[in-house]
Amino acid sequence: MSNVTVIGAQWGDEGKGKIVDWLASRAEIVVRFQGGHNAGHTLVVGDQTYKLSLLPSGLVRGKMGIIGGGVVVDPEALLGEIGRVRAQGLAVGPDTLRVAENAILILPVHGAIDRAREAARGERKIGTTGRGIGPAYEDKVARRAIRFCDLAEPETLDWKLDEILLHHNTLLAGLGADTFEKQALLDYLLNLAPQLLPYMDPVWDRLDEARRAGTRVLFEGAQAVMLDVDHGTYPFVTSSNTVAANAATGSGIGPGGLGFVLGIAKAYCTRVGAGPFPSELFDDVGRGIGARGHEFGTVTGRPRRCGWFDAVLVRRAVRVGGINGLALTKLDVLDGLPEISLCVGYTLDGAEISGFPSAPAAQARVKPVFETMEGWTGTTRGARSWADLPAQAVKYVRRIEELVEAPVTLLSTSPERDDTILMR
Ligand code: 2SA
Ligand code: MG
Repeated sequence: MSNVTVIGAQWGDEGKGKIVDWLASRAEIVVRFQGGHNAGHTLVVGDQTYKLSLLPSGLVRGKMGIIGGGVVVDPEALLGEIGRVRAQGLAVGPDTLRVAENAILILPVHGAIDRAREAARGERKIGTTGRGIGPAYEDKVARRAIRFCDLAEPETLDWKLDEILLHHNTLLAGLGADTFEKQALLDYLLNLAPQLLPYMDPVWDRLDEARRAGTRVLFEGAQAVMLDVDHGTYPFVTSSNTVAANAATGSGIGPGGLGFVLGIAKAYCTRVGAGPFPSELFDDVGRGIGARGHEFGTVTGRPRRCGWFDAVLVRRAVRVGGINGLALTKLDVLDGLPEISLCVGYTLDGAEISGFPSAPAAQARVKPVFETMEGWTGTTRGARSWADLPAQAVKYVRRIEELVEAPVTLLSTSPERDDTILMR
């Protein structure tokens, strides 16, 4: 097996954590390349449940974890999470975790801006996680962000904080929110620096060494293609590129190093936060799926909106995301439903359309075209081979493969790592 890059093929929460965990046993290094502590990956190992936001999932299996330069790192969140997993018995330290020198820091001011802006948007809010992700990426592109390496240079922190506060305090004041004091932020960073700097690393160099040595690397995406800042349902997206291509940029290897791109998709569909969701269910079937699938955000605890599998959007995710094969998760949540629908097309204002439109008002008006199949009576939960699945469940998976034009390479049948079927 070569390197593997894992990305979400829907709107996030597809069960990437479990699949990454399964794959991590076959890799030596696990790399996060985008997003920050807006991600939430749940891993169940025996009787322990790990909830990770910023740490690469492979750490749970004793693998080397790398946080790439494409990640936005909240220093307190990072140290807090390290503390929590250590308390659960994991040995995480500078020998097992490396953070890119060029990773962007999320400061308290970013969270404040994120939340103040969302409040000001009212009905038009995006439903962000309020973690300062967007404002931190904005500072990166605006060339004023504080990077991990700056923690070693108090003089750099000093002038960058001037620039950051010139910008953000003006905005905060305009939004009627509290502004920030430079000295307090400087003290905050200088105080955390000694705990953070031991993790700093030229990770691109380490990955290049791994490539030369033939060491297997797993790239762990957060969020999903439909939340990609370029290819998602803009503006209801996150502020990073979630497609596989960004695993190269966000970690510092060439695109040839990404290996097999595995897209993760749930056997149905969920979305947390605002934005278009054509196959959304507003009835008891949707509520039942949410309850059986425990559809609440790992990070914020928000209930997730639930709907049928949208084959048109996943087909698009396959194409723009560079997905070679899919891992289909949570099939067992559909167990016992008399009928299961798949979204196979759309109409806009009564007329059939070939794809999903790009502009937001049109996206919001799109209606789904469903194809309905018979459900299955047996259970798929915990199945460990193709032969254990009810015939109708096999039919459903095959139909998804046809519609999204990609093979289902893995099937996950429970949160337990070993309840995973390798299809080919
Ligand atoms: P942000 O905070 O700027 O990235 O939010 C922008 C949009 O991206 C969505 N988003 C997510 N959607 C699903 N899962 C995410 N992570 C957590 C999880 C979510 C949680 O894995 O459970 O705990 O609520 C995630 N992160 C960002 C977000 O909902 C906005 O639509
Ligand atoms: Mg999640």
